[in-house]
Amino acid sequence: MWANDMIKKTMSAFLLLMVISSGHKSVAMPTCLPVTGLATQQVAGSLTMYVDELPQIPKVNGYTTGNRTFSSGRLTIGMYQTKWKFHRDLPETTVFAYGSSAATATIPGPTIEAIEDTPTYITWENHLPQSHILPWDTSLPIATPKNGGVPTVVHLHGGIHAPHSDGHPAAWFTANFSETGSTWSQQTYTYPNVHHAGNLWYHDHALGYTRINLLAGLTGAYVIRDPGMDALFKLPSGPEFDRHLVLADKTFYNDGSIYMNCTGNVPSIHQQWQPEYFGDVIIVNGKAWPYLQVLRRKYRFRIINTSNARYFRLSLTNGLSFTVIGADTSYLTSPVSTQSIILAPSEIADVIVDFSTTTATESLLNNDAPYPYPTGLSPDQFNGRVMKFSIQAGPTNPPDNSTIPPKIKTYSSSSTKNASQTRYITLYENTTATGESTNLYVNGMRFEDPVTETPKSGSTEVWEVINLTGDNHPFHMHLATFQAVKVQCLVDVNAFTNCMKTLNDAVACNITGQATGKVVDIPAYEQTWKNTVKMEPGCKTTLVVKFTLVGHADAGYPFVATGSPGYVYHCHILDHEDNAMIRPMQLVA
Ligand SMILES: *[C@@H]1O[C@H](CO)[C@@H](O)[C@H](O)[C@H]1NC(C)=O
Ligand SMILES: *[C@@H]1O[C@H](CO)[C@@H](O)[C@H](O)[C@H]1NC(C)=O
Ligand SMILES: *[C@@H]1O[C@H](CO)[C@@H](O)[C@H](O)[C@H]1NC(C)=O
Ligand SMILES: *[C@@H]1O[C@H](CO)[C@@H](O)[C@H](O)[C@H]1NC(C)=O
Ligand SMILES: *[C@@H]1O[C@H](CO)[C@@H](O)[C@H](O)[C@H]1NC(C)=O
Ligand SMILES: *[C@@H]1O[C@H](CO)[C@@H](O)[C@H](O)[C@H]1NC(C)=O
Ligand SMILES: *[C@@H]1O[C@H](CO)[C@@H](O)[C@H](O)[C@H]1NC(C)=O
Ligand SMILES: *[C@@H]1O[C@H](CO)[C@@H](O)[C@H](O)[C@H]1NC(C)=O
Ligand SMILES: CC(=O)N[C@H]1CO[C@H](CO)[C@@H](O)[C@@H]1O
Ligand SMILES: [Cu+2]
Repeated sequence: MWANDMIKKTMSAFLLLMVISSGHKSVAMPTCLPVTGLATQQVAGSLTMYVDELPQIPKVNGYTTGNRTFSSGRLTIGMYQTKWKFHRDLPETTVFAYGSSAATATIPGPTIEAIEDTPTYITWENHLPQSHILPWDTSLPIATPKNGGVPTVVHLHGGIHAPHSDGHPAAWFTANFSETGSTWSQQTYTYPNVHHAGNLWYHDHALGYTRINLLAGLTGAYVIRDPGMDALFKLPSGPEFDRHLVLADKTFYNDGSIYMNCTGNVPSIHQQWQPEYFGDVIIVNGKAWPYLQVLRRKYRFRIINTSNARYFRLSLTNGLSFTVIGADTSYLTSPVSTQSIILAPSEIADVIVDFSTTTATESLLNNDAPYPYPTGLSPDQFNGRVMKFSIQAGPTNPPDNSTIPPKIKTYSSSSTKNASQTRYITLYENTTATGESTNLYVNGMRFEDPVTETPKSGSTEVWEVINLTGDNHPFHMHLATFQAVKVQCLVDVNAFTNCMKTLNDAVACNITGQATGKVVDIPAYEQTWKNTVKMEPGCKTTLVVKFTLVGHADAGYPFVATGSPGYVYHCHILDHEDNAMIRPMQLVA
């Protein structure tokens, strides 16, 4: 239903900031006015594909080179309002970006390189102006700075670190730390990097602002490297052959500014909020439909989906395939060869593409995931395209000596046997009589309701996640590492849903008898430890959840994980997370 809105879209609106004074408090409110101009789809259609080169994202070292034990690893990264050129033919866009100055901030932000077991300390600074460039919605649970400004807080996605460094949604801060949220405690975050080597990313997480702060540009990649493993494996390496592809989707006005609808799908309840943001233009490393000139050899691509709501089912033309070596933050036990990969928002695929296996001189990276996933619209000629690889003629010189190892890494067992507890987590969507979404809750509870998930630090649990909504939801937990071991659908979703609406108790509603329907295969490339797992609608997904270091034989955390303000778990469709498919989680000793 809401997807139709994207096709019908023919006019634009823009944001005007009004400051309404009431007594001595002033509350900023976004207001929208219609403007004339090109329809946004015409903007997408006016951009020639594959004319901008895929940028190299700048890298910063979150460690001191050559000294793993005594690294200072201190970084200061700011958030700035700046201008960004997304395409040769699109005027500059006002964005929010991470970097060390407004002049050097980039979309995505600098890639932070860390070394396993060597801590990185980052002071995240907010240099953003008084008002946001996108519409927000004061009817959501939302950070509300009394004196205005853009609330921000950074979360390292996939990171294993203490609660005060986790970027709790209420630990937000405005420019110069002049105002802070209720759980804010410190300016500098410590990332111990005790995770095994892998792929992470950082992004904003401020309460009620996540979807717009990311759409405005606040995302960046983070890598934890294990130099020993790099040397052993001989995977494609170095800045030329080991690259990030950070995916996003955005819609633009013809003046280059980012479009987001200012009117909610049910404006009488939420004046601005819409259940899912889908953009017409696919962005890779900050460029619309870029191209990359490649040699006829193997490349490693770390593909991160930073979209608000768009799933990507990626494939390559001209007979090329992906060899997946890792997912989210862990490697696979053995590489998996596949023609296509489905990435939910925030999921990561670590893949090798061997361009020597084709004689063609180009290969397109395409997307055919319906939106919303899995039953929505088919991608069109715009959002069905991602980027192009132009393959150099002739053999590579020097020859490609990289290899793909047959075995990569084995982690802690994913057996459910030693689990100390089973929890039932139910995903609900609340709609109007005509089926328009008004909010999405976990377990029928609001974010601000008292914490109900209190796992023991060091334990293994089973989480049975039941999706009672029409959509697939990328389920993400902070701190924990988890793995789907079984997906089985309910035999009578309506009966179960009706029972849950009354009792809100999965066991009392016969989940054991219910979840005996169709078994859904978990793709081989997802059979590893992850931090985001897709939740099939109408089904129960069994997760083994480790509150331990799976890359280090289930060792306990080398920091206090039981402190304030705790952690969160949530849906990674950002529009859902903001309204309010998110719950607190407090570890106990
Ligand atoms: C690492 O740095 C510390 C502190 O600067 C120094 O004492 C130590 O000798 C260094 N170790 C190596 C192997 O360079
Ligand atoms: C932050 O501090 C800088 C430098 O002191 C100042 O120029 C700027 O106006 C301050 N911004 C806010 C929002 O307080
Ligand atoms: C914005 O959303 C509203 C409510 O769903 C819809 O009626 C309207 O057409 C949308 N506006 C645009 C420009 O897409
Ligand atoms: C990217 O992630 C978003 C949500 O976070 C998801 O909706 C979308 O399908 C993902 N796209 C790809 C290509 O994985
Ligand atoms: C692979 O070749 C490069 C030069 O292209 C060389 O620097 C590197 O040492 C070689 N690696 C191995 C493992 O032979
Ligand atoms: C379960 O715990 C026991 C005792 O600590 C241990 O020996 C066994 O390996 C564990 N099993 C799994 C599958 O982790
Ligand atoms: C569900 O939405 C309706 C409006 O359509 C509202 O009256 C009701 O309070 C909502 N329920 C919850 C649990 O949010
Ligand atoms: C639970 O569901 C199963 C499958 O629908 C059914 O056979 C069984 O009778 C139910 N048990 C109860 C107690 O309702
Ligand atoms: C993606 C998916 O399978 N979503 C399902 C979630 O549950 C609802 C209701 O059970 C189904 O209608 C959806 O298809
Ligand atoms: Cu969701």
